[in-house]
Amino acid sequence: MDDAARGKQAAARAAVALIDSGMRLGLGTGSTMAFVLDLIAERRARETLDVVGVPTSERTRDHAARLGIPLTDLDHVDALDLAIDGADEVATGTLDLIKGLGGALLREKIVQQAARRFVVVADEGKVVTRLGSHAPLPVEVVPFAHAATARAIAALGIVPRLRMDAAAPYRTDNGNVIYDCHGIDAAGAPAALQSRLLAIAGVVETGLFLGVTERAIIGRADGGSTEML
Ligand code: ABF
Repeated sequence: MDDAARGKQAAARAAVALIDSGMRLGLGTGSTMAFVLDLIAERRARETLDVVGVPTSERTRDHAARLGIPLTDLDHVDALDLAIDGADEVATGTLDLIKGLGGALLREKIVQQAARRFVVVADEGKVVTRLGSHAPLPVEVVPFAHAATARAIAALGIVPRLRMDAAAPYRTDNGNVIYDCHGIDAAGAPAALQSRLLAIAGVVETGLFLGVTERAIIGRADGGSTEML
């Protein structure tokens, strides 16, 4: 296991300790969340941990189902007690996030919105002082006329690149495409950019998660973790 993986596992361990029996959970996507799922299954093998999860992707649904974690969806529960998810960037101070390099940003945001508490798990490499420093901003776009939507996005002064999967455009679990947008660190305040992006017809959602993180658990390679509140 490399340093980043050890950090992800450490963050996952601290997040799983926040789970109580009876909770309805939002289950995010990504390699850090894979550790969370494994550790939930480990706890369920050792103790009574009566939880039910709402997965944010088909990948997470498959992984959780293989581990025997009970699953439901938001048509069957009205609210979640706690959602845990990974991130691509975590801004110090605000705990604002870029998410979506894993492609699941729309379902992740719907699940986050339904949760009373939203906790982020990440390794140290994800912490930034300014969003967009390392990661592009993923923007989910409907396939119809997506190049025209991309031109409208580019008019905001950022650089959208269509995400590809081999020779074809990448498709999300919702059948949409993703434009990874570069240069957002120079495009002004994230909240203003979010409003401008969401005002473009054809844009479904962005990977900006602003003002919603209760705490970010940042795992270190030495197996410890730090909470950013
Ligand atoms: C999801 O998975 C995302 O929103 C983010 O794109 C990614 C983080 O993945 P990892 O934990 O593998 O770095 O949480």
